[in-house]
Amino acid sequence: MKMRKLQLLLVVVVLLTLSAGLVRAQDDPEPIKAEPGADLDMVLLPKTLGNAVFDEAHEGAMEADEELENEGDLIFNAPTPDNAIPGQIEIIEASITQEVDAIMISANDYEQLLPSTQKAMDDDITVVTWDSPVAPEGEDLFIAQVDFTEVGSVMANMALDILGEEGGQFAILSATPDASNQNAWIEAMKALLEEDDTYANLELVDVVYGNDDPDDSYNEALGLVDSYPDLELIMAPTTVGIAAAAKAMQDEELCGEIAVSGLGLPSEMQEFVENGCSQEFALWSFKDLGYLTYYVSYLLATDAMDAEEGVTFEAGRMGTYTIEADPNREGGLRVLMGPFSLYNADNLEEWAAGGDEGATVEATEEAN
Ligand code: RAM
Repeated sequence: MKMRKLQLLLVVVVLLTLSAGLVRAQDDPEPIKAEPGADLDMVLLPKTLGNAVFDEAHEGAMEADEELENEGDLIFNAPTPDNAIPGQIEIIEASITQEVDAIMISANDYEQLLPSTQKAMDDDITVVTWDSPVAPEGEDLFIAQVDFTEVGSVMANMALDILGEEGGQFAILSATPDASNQNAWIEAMKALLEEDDTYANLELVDVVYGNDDPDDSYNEALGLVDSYPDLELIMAPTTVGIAAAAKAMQDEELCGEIAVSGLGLPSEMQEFVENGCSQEFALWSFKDLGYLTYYVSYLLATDAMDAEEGVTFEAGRMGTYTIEADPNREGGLRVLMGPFSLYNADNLEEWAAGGDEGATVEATEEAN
């Protein structure tokens, strides 16, 4: 009798386990996988040419392109910094005429590209933004490198790390005035400084724009030094701006006096951390961002996947992701990549000489 009861119990347990598994399988469908070998013409359109981070994104996209054995072309094209917005519009319009299958954009403006990106979508062209989005109605979805609110707190924490609790004056050296990523990050940082007493002594005195042009950024950094005699820190949320500001401080022999921080590329910033011209900076992998963007665009353009909240898919070596509502843009969808990496003199050995890909140092708790 005891034996019978035990057997019965076993059967019940097995049945329960099986049904739980089935329910889970229904809740959690298998991630969508890309079928290699499609024939798609895909355009990778970063903000500008001549920026190392966009070349790294291109490398990542080429890696995915090869892996997915796409028979079509991967076209890399972008305007020069002096023609940033009209240049992007021209490239989108030309891509529509060429009847490409997907356009992957890091946008120089949130609104002005909309007529063209919407026209592309009406023509059944997949429009995925990455790095810097357009307004939600002009894209299928956005590949967010990291959470945009988190960029604000990472920058605020680096400023606090460098200036200490006594704080001091700092200025922001941004890229172009209309870049949606830059503006969202600056707003997030400002909001945090206002809301949270921890940052009460950090005094933001100005925001200037170097247009992601090395010379303009260099001159803007020098302009800040002239305008604010008590300036203690330049915070540049752009890889072009931070390297130019560090170079300007180096040339002016101001490295001990005015700190430089922000979002930088390890390969461009190593010398400035070593010589004390930059104290700390953060970034994510642009190669991965290009790779993930390509995978998502390929999945959408082949109709293997719809751009809808809750859809889960596999992006090759990067693993599984889920499309979610973008908390920073009402009505927008995003795929969130991450992580943020934090670079400074303390972890120099971990990241130096590793190249930008070998240099992933997880952001510490302080940076979050
Ligand atoms: C520059 C560009 C880019 C931004 C990085 C951090 O290269 O402005 O859009 O993501 O900096």
